[in-house]
Formats: sequence, structure tokens, C-alpha cells
Amino acid sequence: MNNIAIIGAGTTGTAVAQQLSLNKTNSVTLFVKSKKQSEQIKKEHRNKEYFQNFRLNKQINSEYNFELLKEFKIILIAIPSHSFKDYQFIFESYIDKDALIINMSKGLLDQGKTIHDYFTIDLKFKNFISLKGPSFNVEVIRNAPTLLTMSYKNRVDIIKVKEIFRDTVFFFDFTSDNNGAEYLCALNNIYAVYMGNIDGKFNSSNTNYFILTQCFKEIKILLKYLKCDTKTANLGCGIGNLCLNSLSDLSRNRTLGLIVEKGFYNADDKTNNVVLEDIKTLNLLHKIIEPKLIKNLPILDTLFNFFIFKTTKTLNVDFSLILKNKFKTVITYGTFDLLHYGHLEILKRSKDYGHKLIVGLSTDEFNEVKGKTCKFNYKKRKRYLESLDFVDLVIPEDNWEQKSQDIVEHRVDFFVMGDDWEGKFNHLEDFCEVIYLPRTKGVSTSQLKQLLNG
Ligand code: C2G
Repeated sequence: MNNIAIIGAGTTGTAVAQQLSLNKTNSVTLFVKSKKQSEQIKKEHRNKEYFQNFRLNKQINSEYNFELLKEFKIILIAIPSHSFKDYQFIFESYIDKDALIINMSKGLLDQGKTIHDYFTIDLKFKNFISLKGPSFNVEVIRNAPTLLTMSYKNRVDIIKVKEIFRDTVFFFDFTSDNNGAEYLCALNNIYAVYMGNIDGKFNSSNTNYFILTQCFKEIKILLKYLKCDTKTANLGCGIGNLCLNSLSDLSRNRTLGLIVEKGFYNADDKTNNVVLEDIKTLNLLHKIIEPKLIKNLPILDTLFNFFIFKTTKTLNVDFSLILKNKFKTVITYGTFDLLHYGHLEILKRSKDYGHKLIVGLSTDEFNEVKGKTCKFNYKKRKRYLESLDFVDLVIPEDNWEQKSQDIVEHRVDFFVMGDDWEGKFNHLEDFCEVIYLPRTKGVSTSQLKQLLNG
């Protein structure tokens, strides 16, 4: 029998409890702070504050004595992330560190911390799974088939969670990019506000999907910037949740955008949790994202200007600006054998000139032309470079003459090389800016080769 404790009996906790109770190998207990609510669930099998006329399965139990959590090895978190501070004592005092934590709460914590980092790093829980996706609780409790992205730390936990959720309406896709899944939830919420504003302004499917495409593009750029996997955006917690939040009438974030468009938005309303959550997300993002990048994300920039800086009276829409690709592309070339910190320096500093870094990597054949013998062949050197998160693309360098064609083909804005090449590539100034950066002293591939050759 799976003894499952669900902390929080709001719409999420209640809907998930109902689903989990369909699986006969589960024993489900809803932990709530209110004795009255607990009695109502246990005795009347109802949770009237959230599902007025819905009768819950009789098997669902309820407790308001949180010390009893010590008896549970499976803990599902279903409380708003802004109330985590009120529960920290409970998390730390009554839950075994080996318990499996299944998180269904959303949102970023103070300083942009993710819920994953909070439980696994701060509170040192060993087994943590997050479930996020396009899911309205009112539809879950009515048995609508629902997709959630299961982001996991340890693969073994997947098996247990799939067993618990058997015979329910939940289906899963998977990622180990825990922070990516968490950031996506927060990003989807704020872009959904902009989508509500667009729908209120234009009431057009064409325009909705035009702007939704741009929202998705900006979200993927932000994911990469936040050192997450952009492929996570293709999962339920990404595109699925973005579309649900942006286009469904049930979405509170979309509704906030509509309110802004109708002129009913009140910045001082401290009772609206969606406003508080979304403004907190925008404030956190503003702290962790460079202004240069924000200026190149027109929709995010518009959200900041309205909600944070209050420099505009509404959420402006400039279609040409939204599509304008102000992203700069940088290219550099080299052999990059025995990758060392001199190489990392030039690559990192090259990337700082733009948003996309392309590396022209000398092939083995071209190295013969250059009179260089390498320790590692092209395939290995390419793998090293591609493992660097600030390298976006590696292309083969077969000859000296290809640079101008590469620059045109990849719409390069900056060509960057170490200053041992000073002046050698000035002819490329006809195509893009040419920049020579100081070589890093004290390290070179030839020195490393001598060391290796003893
Ligand atoms: N570099 C650096 N500091 C070091 C070593 C290298 O800044 N201590 C830079 C070089 O100036 C070059 C890049 O790292 O910009 C790659 O260096 P190599 O792998 O030695 O490549 P190289 O032989 O310079 O080939 O068409 C251009 C050539 O392919 C460049």
C-alpha cells in the first residue's frame, strides 16, 4: 500500500487526492491547517471551499495534526509557493529526509530560487520529483486526460511515481532539467498575461498565434540564458502549459492581461494572488537577467515597462519590434586542440559581443595545411566545444577563404580572433565588425603538448 500525504487541500491537492484515490494501492491523506476543513473532508467527503458540490471518494482521509507526517514516506506538496515560509518548520521537522517529495506547487522563490533547489539543496531532501503541465484542477477532478512533465533527480523515483499515478487521468513526459521545468512555469505565467492583453485588444486567432509564437521564442532564449535545456520548452511544462495559460478562459494570468487591456488593472491591489505572483516573477527575472538581453526580448521588455517600471499606461504592442531580430551573432575560428583556459577566455569574451557564438573549427585536413598536428581529431575537438554552453554552433573550417561566405551565410555581426592575428583579417570589415582580443598569457596548446610528451 502507498501511504500518501498531500500537504494542502486547495484545488490542486483536492483534485489530485481524488485521482490518486482511484488507485486501490494508494491510501491518501489530505493535510490541512483548518480543523473544520479537515472534519468536512473526513466526515462529509466534501471540500466545499474549493469544490462546492463535488463529493470526494470516501477513502480520502484528512488530518490537521502535521506531526503525523512522520509516518509517511510519500509527500505531495500542493500549497502555493508564496506560503512555503509558513510551512518550512513542518518540512524540516516532520518529514523524513528519505521521503519521496512530489512537488505540484509552482513559482519562483526569493532571489529566483527554484522549488527544486529549495527542497534538494536548502532542505536536503534526497528524492524529489516535480510535476508540471497544462492542467486545470477543475478539469482533473472531472477526469479529463491530463499531461504533466515529470522532472526527476533520480530515475528510480520515476517508477514509484508512475505506480502511484496508475489508474488516474495523468499521463507523463519526462525531463531531468528540473530548473528548466520550474522556470518555464513562471515564464509561461507572465507571457500568458501578455497574451490575454493581445486577445483583449485584437480578439483574433491570427494575432493570438502570431504573438504566441514570439512568446515561445523569447521563452526558449530565456531558458538558454538561465542555463537550462531549451528542449524542455517542447514538453507539457513548456509549450503545453504556455498555450493553456495563454488561450484558455480558465487561465487567471490570461484574465489579468484582459483586465489590463480593459483598463481595470489596479497596481495597488494586494489581494490578487495572480498579480502578486506575476509581479514577483517579473521582479526576480529583472534581478537575474542582463538589461542587454531584456532589450532584445521585446515582449518581456514591454511587461517590465508596464508592471515594474510603470513607464507605460498599458501593455504596448509593436508588431515590427516584436519580430525584429536584434540578436547579434559572433564567429571565431581556431584549432582548439587540448582545450585550455586561453581558449575558454577567447570563446567566452567573443560570446559577450552577442547572443549566438559560432566557432569555425579547423578540420584535420586543414590543420595539415596550417602545419598543425593535433592530439585530438576534429570529432573529439568538436565534442569538447559543443559541451560549452556558451558555444551555440560549431562549423568545419576547411580553408582560409571561407570566412566571408560563413559571415554572410550566418548573418554574422562580429568576427573575433586573438590578437596574435592582429590585422590579418581586416578585409572582413566589408562584411562585419572585426575585433582582436588579447591572447591569454601563460598557456598554449604547444606548451601542453610538451608537458604531455614528457
Ligand atoms: N588563444 C588565446 N589565448 C591563448 C591561446 C589561444 O586567446 N593562450 C586564441 C587564439 O588567438 C585564437 C583561438 O584562441 O583566436 C584559437 O587558437 P588556436 O586553436 O591556436 O587556433 P589558430 O591556430 O590560431 O587558428 O582561421 C583562423 C585559424 O583557424 C586560427
